[in-house]
Amino acid sequence: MIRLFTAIALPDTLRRRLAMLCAGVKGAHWAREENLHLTLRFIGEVPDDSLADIAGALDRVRSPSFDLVLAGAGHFETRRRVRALWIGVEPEPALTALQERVDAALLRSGFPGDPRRFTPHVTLARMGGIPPDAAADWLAGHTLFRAPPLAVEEFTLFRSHLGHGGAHYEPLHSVALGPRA
Ligand code: 2AM
Repeated sequence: MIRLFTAIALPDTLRRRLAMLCAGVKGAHWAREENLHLTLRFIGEVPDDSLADIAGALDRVRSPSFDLVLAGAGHFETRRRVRALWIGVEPEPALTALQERVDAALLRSGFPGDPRRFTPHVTLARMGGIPPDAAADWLAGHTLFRAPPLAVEEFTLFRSHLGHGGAHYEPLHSVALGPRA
């Protein structure tokens, strides 16, 4: 089995800027700079021989290129414990459209997705669960974060290798987006 997800890869300069935000929260496991990405659609564990079907389905996605602005900070929590810290994105209809098309293409090919609403984000830290107070300063300190616009002209199918030293994400296949709308 192989573990797959689709994402927007981020350029080095942007990952470097994001990595500078990765400090100052006790109990946070910060993501490695090379791993920072914006997930479009998690696919999960699939048989190795599904890869060609998945790549083929993604190749049929038609969606325009667009500019993406990473901005603001947020978190995910369950049971009053913070599980992840992230940087968000400014609302961008072309990103939503791309996510819906990727999701639909994978569904049609028989790969079910996450029923939760798409919340575009770049995860900077994951944690076993810390009290909201412990993350409050970090969140307040980065609400005004705003990166220069990033031209998104492709998306990427990644394989996730889970290991003791943390995950390693291997780009397997990229799909070009069309001209800007
Ligand atoms: P996250 O950034 O919010 O943790 C690779 O694991 C990517 O797929 C991560 O960016 C992760 O999102 C996303 N993802 C979505 N659903 C997932 C799941 N059920 N298990 C692992 N990763 C998931």
